[in-house]
Amino acid sequence: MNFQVSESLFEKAKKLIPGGVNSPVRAFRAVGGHPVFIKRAKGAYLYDEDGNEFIDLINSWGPMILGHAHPHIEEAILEALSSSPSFGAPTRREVEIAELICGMIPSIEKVRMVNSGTEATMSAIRVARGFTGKDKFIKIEGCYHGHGDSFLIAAGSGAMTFGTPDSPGVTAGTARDTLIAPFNNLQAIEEIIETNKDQIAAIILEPVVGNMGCVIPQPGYLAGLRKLCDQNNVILIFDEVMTGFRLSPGGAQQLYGVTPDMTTLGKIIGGGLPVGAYGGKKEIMDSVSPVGPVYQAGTLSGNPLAIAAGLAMLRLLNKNQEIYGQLNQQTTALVEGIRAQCQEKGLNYTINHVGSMFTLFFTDQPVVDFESAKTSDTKAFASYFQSMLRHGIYLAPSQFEAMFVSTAINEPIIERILQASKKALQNVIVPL
Ligand code: HOZ
Repeated sequence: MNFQVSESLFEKAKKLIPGGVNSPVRAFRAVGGHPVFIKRAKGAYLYDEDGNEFIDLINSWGPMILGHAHPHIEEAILEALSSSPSFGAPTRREVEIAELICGMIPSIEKVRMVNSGTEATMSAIRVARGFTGKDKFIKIEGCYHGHGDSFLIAAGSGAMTFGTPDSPGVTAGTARDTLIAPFNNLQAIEEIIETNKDQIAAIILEPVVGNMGCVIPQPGYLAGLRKLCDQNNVILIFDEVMTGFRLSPGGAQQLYGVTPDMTTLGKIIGGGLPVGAYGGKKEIMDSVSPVGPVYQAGTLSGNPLAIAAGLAMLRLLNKNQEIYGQLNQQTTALVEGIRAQCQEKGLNYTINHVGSMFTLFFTDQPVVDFESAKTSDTKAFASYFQSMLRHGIYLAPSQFEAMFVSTAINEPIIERILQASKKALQNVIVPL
């Protein structure tokens, strides 16, 4: 495979853009080499500037759940475009998408559209604080909620990849109000609540974590959080930016049967365009301006193009709910194939898998939280990643990210991925 054009673009990009990229994980620093510059994509495939073809297992970190350049979504964007891409005024589609979101995720009684997952989580925390009159909140170690100041403490995703889970630039005052607990550990939450009596506005977490790799809630964990929040007057916020409309039509909350007070959404609800949303109980959401005093606004919020794309995506998902079973089956076939290969090679590995999200960790331990995720051999992952790339499979370029499967990944494509994986695992050595 030739990567000449990508390499020269990256050299130029580094002079103009910090690290040559507009989001750190894309720089491939965790896996070495140069990032691949993508030109176009269709269905299951990405095509780079050098003309290489890759099977895509990131799918824009989630939203391309129906594969790339889906004709219905394209059509919706083009139709909206011909009526002007922005008004800064209310539109019919915003009412329609709000109705659809509230219908598919019943814990959301009212919803506010924003422009990214980061905006959604920043706003949700502000609302939780405004509504409860309390300042502190609990964040789970290794969960990533975008790059808002108060979330860049023990953060996952790129912050974990680059070893900077606590970012410089976040003031000590901000950091003081963010209390950290490990994932899957109810006792830690109880202790924090006890030592900060009546000071905690909210607990925010990814109900299935996608940002320290895929990490799954243990039985009773989410229900236990719900109970603790009820007992202590704390708002439970599920960050479903990755899991919303991906793990089931109603997200992780539907899958696990636990109802949060607030939910943050992103990615899928823009059908690939930049959108986020936060919502929840009516009484909480009515504290948002102009009904209530908590201020949050945005000219591009509810942008016609983004909402048209999101609406088309959500309508497709709502109408074709059988795709969730199919996605689970496809991903299971892929995961079980990789598992068999790891076993055959006698590797130390753990695969975490829910629905159409999964991560292969190169570790001998179960991965249940930040500490156990960090036991992974990142060099082994880098070697696997590079080999997969050269065999035409595009994985997330870090051990601490999830893979996202789309409906376009059919049986023959799974077979191709497994053939590549078998070769890639030949060179992976994870010492016992
Ligand atoms: N932080 C994102 C996923 N965990 C990656 C964003 C990107 O590079 O697009």
